[in-house]
Amino acid sequence: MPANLTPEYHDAEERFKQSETTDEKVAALEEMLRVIPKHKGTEKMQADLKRRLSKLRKAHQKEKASGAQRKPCHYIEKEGIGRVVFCGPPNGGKSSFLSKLTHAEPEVADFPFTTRAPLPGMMQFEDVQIQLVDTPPIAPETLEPWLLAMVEFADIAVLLFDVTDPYLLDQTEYVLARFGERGIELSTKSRPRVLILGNKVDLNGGTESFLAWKELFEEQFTPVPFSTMSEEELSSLRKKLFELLRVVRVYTKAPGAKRDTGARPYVLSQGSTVMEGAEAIHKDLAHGFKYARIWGKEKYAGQMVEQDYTLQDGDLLEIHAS
Ligand SMILES: Nc1nc2c(ncn2[C@@H]2O[C@H](COP(=O)(O)OP(=O)(O)OP(=O)(O)O)[C@@H](O)[C@H]2O)c(=O)[nH]1
Ligand SMILES: [Mg+2]
Repeated sequence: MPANLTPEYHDAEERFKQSETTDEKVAALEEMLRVIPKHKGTEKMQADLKRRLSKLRKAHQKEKASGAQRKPCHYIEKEGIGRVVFCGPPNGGKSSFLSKLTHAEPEVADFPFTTRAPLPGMMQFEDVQIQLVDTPPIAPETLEPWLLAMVEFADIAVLLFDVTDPYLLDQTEYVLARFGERGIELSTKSRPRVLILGNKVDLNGGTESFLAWKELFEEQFTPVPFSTMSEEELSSLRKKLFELLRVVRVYTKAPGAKRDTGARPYVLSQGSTVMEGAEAIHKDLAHGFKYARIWGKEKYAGQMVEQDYTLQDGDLLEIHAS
């Protein structure tokens, strides 16, 4: 039976080939396994992917335990519930973002090419943390291949432009060409999800420049006007980034016990079922699963649900198992 592999699968396979670290390889293989069409014709391939994944995960554990993984100097360990990479032409405001949304202290300066190495910071959103990474500019003078690989492996890339920059059009075309070569789509529906911000609209003439730029490139992407000077916009960006990660936070309690209000949530992909939640908590709960009760937005007051119920963000889950 033919495998009929999808473009999504080939993209993930390409990412696997391009990956430099075990971490990146594991992420790419997981993605290949997630998107591979599930039918008889791919059973062998699925088994092979699982075997490779398990081998790599073991190697990764070993490397971690011994600290032996050879990491390139730009390598940054993933932390939190997802990674957002800030990227774009020089002077767009990437480092300003990192300094406003996290406790990191990148150098911010009113001239281009200030940032020379990637720098991470953790952004708090309610009770979870999201990793933000500031990067050096995407420009002919400085672009290194690892930067685009980092963008490709991120969950979200925030692509930032200074709409008042006299070289805005050249910069946009340069970035579009580099992204195009790597097959990175400019959409919040792609993977990675790409959010494009036209920054510095607070400056004189900023809004007019933004609108002219938007019109010029409207067939290729949909930018959002922004200013890192606006607390309100920064706060809505935090929420937007969380939403773009497309995850749900699920809280748990044991039958008969009170909810521990300080407990951290389990974070699962949107669309996860109660059974997937049970597996994430403990395999015994999944094996002996009988039913669950939910307190949340769609189900109230401990309503009983079956294992295939789709979890919602904020659900409190009580699993009854034998
Ligand atoms: N008016 C205004 N200025 C901004 C805004 N965001 C950043 N800036 C200023 O723009 C300049 C460049 O900001 P950075 O955050 O260093 O820019 P960058 O993209 O990290 O620059 P490189 O590291 O050189 O690529 C600084 O003077 C910031 O204060 C904004 O929304 N409005
Ligand atoms: Mg910078």
